[in-house]
Amino acid sequence: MEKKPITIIGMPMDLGQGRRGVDMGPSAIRYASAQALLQKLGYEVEDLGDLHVPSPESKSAGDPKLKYLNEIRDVCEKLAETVSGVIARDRFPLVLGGDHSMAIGTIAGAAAQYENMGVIWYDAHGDLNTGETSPSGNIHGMSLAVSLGIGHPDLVNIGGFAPKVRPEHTVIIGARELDPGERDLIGQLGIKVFTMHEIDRLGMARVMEEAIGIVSNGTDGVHLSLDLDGLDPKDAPGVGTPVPGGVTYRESHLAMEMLAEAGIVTSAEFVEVNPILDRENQTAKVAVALMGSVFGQKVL
Ligand code: 5AB
Ligand code: MN
Ligand code: MN
Ligand code: MN
Repeated sequence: MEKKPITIIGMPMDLGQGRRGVDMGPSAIRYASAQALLQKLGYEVEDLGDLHVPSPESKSAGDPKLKYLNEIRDVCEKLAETVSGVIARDRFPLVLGGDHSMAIGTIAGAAAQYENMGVIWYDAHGDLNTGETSPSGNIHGMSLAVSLGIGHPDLVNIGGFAPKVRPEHTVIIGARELDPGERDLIGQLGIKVFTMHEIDRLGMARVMEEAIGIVSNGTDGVHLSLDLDGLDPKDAPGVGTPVPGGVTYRESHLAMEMLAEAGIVTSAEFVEVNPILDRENQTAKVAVALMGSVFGQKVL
């Protein structure tokens, strides 16, 4: 596999959800030696540091149905520009989060460079709410919908074009908690969702074979958006919205290894790591271990 140089971008985003601490995610992931591991695997790695994200205390949440909409729009615009610029320099953007609202920016930036991009959304949740269907008003639960062109125009039109990705090139893996509006949207759009039921029934190997087929069919790039809450809380306790009964550590490694073998991933983000809710940085360490597998680490 070609070893494209990697650019790390930190996104200390915590405007998209209700529990403080996820803004420290990028720092925790760096502390778990992400850069050293990637270098050991033979990659050239640069780290651009963190983008600026205003702290929620310094702002007003505004519309309770779309909390911190203006601030999230502005920082996602900036992230999109940064990610697009990294790809234009023929490098692989690896974005560290931060709450999942940041995916709006990461995906906008990657989609500016890859015309027909596939997306793998590894998550306990669908993140397919809109201001109308969201039970919380938290934008981290809306970022996949926005990327598909559904939601508030200020978010949908980030980067100056929409949609960023198409439902037929999108798969969700690990879902086990969906809101009613999200279920409706999945039905309407025909998005392929591998819930925990399919993972239990088919096994992760088969799920990944199918998922890889879908995201690489007719696409010129694939973005991996990995929400650590996709994993079981026993393996990744440091997340803001844990849901029991998740994907195991081993299954997640297999999934990442199969992505590496397929050689299709062109950008990635590891999100929702919250060190304040974590135990001894376990969740950041898991994120880094999975990163190793995505970038081709093998036992033998
Ligand atoms: B995460 C919930 N569906 O919209 C909502 O962690 C949770 O990025 C969203 O996947 C979880 O508030 C968002 C109840
Ligand atoms: Mn989630
Ligand atoms: Mn998520
Ligand atoms: Mn969460």
